[in-house]
Amino acid sequence: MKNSALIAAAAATTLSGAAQAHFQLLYTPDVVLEKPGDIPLALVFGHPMENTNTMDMGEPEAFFVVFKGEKTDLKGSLETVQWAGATGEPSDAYTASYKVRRNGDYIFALTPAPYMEGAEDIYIQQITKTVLNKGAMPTGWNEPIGLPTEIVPMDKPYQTFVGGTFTGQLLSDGEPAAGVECEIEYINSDVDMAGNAFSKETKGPVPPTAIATITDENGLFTFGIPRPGTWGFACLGAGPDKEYEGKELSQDAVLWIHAAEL
Ligand SMILES: [Cu+2]
Repeated sequence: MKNSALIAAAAATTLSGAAQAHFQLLYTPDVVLEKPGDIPLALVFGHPMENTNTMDMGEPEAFFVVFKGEKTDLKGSLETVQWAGATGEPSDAYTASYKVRRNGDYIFALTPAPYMEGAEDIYIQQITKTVLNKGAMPTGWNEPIGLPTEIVPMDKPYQTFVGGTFTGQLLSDGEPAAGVECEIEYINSDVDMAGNAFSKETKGPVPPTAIATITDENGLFTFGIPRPGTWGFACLGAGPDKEYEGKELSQDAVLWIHAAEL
């Protein structure tokens, strides 16, 4: 490990233990499709594991899908909605619909506007990916898509299994990012896509402190999956941009995966 990586690792460990982890959601209910059709997407900033309040999103900087290496801008398809968390007031969020036609892997990516976190007086920008497949034909779910920072899946992100593991590689400016803390959560509620809301009911346990892991010298991390559902990884402060409007910026990489019982 390089010296800089060791210092980063030491700094990262002091970041854990925040009572509630923020996670940018880029959610669609079904990530393994058999037939063509319109899929709904929800872009919400919240606290999925604690299942509490949502937070206002500004207008996203970018929203697109990559299919077989071809990028399609989806910003024009965004609709502004109010999204209700289990607690608090509904917040500004976005929904979209996308028509899936051909077989293969679809990598959706969102660069949200930086969010001012008043409690810490820093901006947070969680650059987020969700991958889905149609027709059981893999076409590049493991390819990086050129985001400033991103988690590249080393296991098929739309098909992982409880009792198995998931490995991701964190990139910053296209290079492996060592010694970065990644927080891990699952969506601990039902997601009401028609009603733009998370359920009031919380479905499963919430560990007493944030689940976290540190990337190794190749930017890799591995997580053993303890229960089915939609799991998210947020590698904190991984991105190249460190400042926004004169304040500290935490540019995080987020990836969502789906885990099922085999
Ligand atoms: Cu928060």
